[in-house]
Amino acid sequence: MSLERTLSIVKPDGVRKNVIGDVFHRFEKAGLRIVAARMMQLTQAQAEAFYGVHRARPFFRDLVSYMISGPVMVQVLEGEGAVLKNRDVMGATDPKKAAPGTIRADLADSIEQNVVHGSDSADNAAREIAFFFSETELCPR
Ligand code: IDP
Ligand code: MG
Repeated sequence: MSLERTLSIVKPDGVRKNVIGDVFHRFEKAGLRIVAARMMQLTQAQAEAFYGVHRARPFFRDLVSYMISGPVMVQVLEGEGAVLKNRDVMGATDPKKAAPGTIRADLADSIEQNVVHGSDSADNAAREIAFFFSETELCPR
């Protein structure tokens, strides 16, 4: 494994449920360090661009509406094998299929409203980090 960075988002349902701290604590317990963070309200254009890969999927419109339904917390996580480690901490997309003890199994309500986003590969992590943060905003430790 090597030192990696990945992009994480606490989605609007997670912010509404007041579980930002719970989610951050899970990252820290897993050995991931938060090296940048910003709370923000996504615009429709930003949400459409960020999830552009899903543009043709039937759930795309609902996904964009959900992602702009309230503020999100966006963070960059750093650690050994951070991309996969974050996906492990998150659990499967559908909370009904997520392993016990994962964020989605414990905190999410549905396959759409599933509390967190996490990059799925090193390449996408680089692209997604650059979508939200400039290099000078990252504080590696
Ligand atoms: P991921 O977030 O686990 O990587 P993706 O397949 O990349 O899952 O989907 C992106 C997001 O789109 C999901 O986190 C979820 O919010 C939403 N989504 C995915 N599949 C469905 C679906 O079948 N119905 C409704 N929403 C979905
Ligand atoms: Mg994905």
